[in-house]
Amino acid sequence: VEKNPNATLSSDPNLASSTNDTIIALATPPGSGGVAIVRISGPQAAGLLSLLHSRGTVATERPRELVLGRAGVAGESGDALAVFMPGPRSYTGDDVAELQLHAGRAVVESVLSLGVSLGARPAEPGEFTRRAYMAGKYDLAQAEAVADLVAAESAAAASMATAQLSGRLSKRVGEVRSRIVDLAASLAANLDFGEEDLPDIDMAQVGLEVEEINSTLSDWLSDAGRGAIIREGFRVAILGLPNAGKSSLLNALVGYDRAIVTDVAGTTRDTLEETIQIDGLVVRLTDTAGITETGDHVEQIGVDRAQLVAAEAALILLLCPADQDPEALVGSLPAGVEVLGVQTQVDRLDEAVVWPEVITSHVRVSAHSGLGLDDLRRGIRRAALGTTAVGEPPLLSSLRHAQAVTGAVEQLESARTAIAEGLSMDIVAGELVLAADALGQITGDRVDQDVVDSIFRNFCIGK
Ligand SMILES: Nc1nc2c(ncn2[C@@H]2O[C@H](COP(=O)(O)OP(=O)(O)OP(=O)(O)O)[C@@H](O)[C@H]2O)c(=O)[nH]1
Ligand SMILES: [Mg+2]
Repeated sequence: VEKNPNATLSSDPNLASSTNDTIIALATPPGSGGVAIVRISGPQAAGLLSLLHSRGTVATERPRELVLGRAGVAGESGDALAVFMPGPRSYTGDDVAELQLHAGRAVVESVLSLGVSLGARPAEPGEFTRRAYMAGKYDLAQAEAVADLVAAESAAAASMATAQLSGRLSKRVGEVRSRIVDLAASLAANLDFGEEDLPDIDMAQVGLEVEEINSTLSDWLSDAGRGAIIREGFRVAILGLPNAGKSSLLNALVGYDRAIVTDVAGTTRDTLEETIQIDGLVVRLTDTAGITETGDHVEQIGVDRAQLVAAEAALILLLCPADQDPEALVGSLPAGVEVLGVQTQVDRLDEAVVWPEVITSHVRVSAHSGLGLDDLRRGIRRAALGTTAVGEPPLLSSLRHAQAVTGAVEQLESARTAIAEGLSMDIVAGELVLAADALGQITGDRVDQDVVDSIFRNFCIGK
């Protein structure tokens, strides 16, 4: 394969499937720090290690052992540890070499460019994991889990990714898929030998089994929303009239004075996002400008932004102290977003707010005294995940998985309709095969190349 440092994985099909070239990248975050790890994978890994490290040859002779030496042609990049992991027992399945360097920009840059000048190619985002996928170390769902684990911000997100990485989803998908394939195969066998030895198939029975599989998949789908919330976080918009205490509440929840608070109505202009965790759930809170009719151009932009944030949120906290009227805000709420009424400043004004009927759940809080904040946290958590404990992580964690399962459910529905209408067995078998293919998208058993490309594009370089 011709080496082309500008090639992208998607534009050059040879690169996607070839491990003939050797790739190099920084595997740790860029910038200065304690240690930087440069990772090399491919047939030249051993050769490069011996050129990049004073004792690289020793390292290649002692696989998986850290060897101390100096990096650079003449040791100019300082002390470094070298380790060599011969394929196929390596992360990528190829020979892999890693250098642990002093993490300075200049050190890292010089080792990387030396590696490239000696014949390695800068790795694309996710290319190491892609090679692991190509080598059959991971299926597609597991490779995605690597990226999820790297991005996980909460214990719940990490545990979902870990479960997926260990093959939990792949295994369940495989089981369901082989049930479908077996069913299709039995129909096909009956087609071929129908009149002779095999007993006639009871199509009603087939229909029942299809229904059973479909209900399993539907259960997965009903839990997929929870998976997405755990993986990506739960979006909560803080809305209210000016001076309702929105910024004060944000500050109380994040635990420090993040937003400016004054008694001037219209203090907050821009939207302001902060992330908190509630029982291992990542919650993305956005403070907004108070909703008001205003002649002030800047304030008006703030109000417009508040409306946008509200429309994109999964939950709106509608804030209202007893001396304001929540009715004034109900008209401006976006349709279809859940709303939790939050009576604020109850230390100052404790007369109960009369909530409009559409707002069915409410809590009472004081940002100053902390009263009711736990109720509010519980309310947010309930809106995100229902009353269940985070517990067993959901099986489906991404839109891609949910789409594949939805596709399978649709094909299984078609198969059932075909059975109900008494259509021929080959038509039913065809629908079943399509359902199995749809599920195979999750693990990559049946997958379009561009899907693979888009998955690995979202990785960081060096992973
Ligand atoms: N007593 C009491 N006062 C509060 C409480 N929360 C907010 N306030 C006061 O109410 C005023 C407005 O608070 P902010 O948090 O700035 O209100 P806001 O909704 O962000 O206001 P805008 O950004 O102008 O829309 C400030 O003087 C706060 O000190 C509370 O829980 N108790
Ligand atoms: Mg404010």
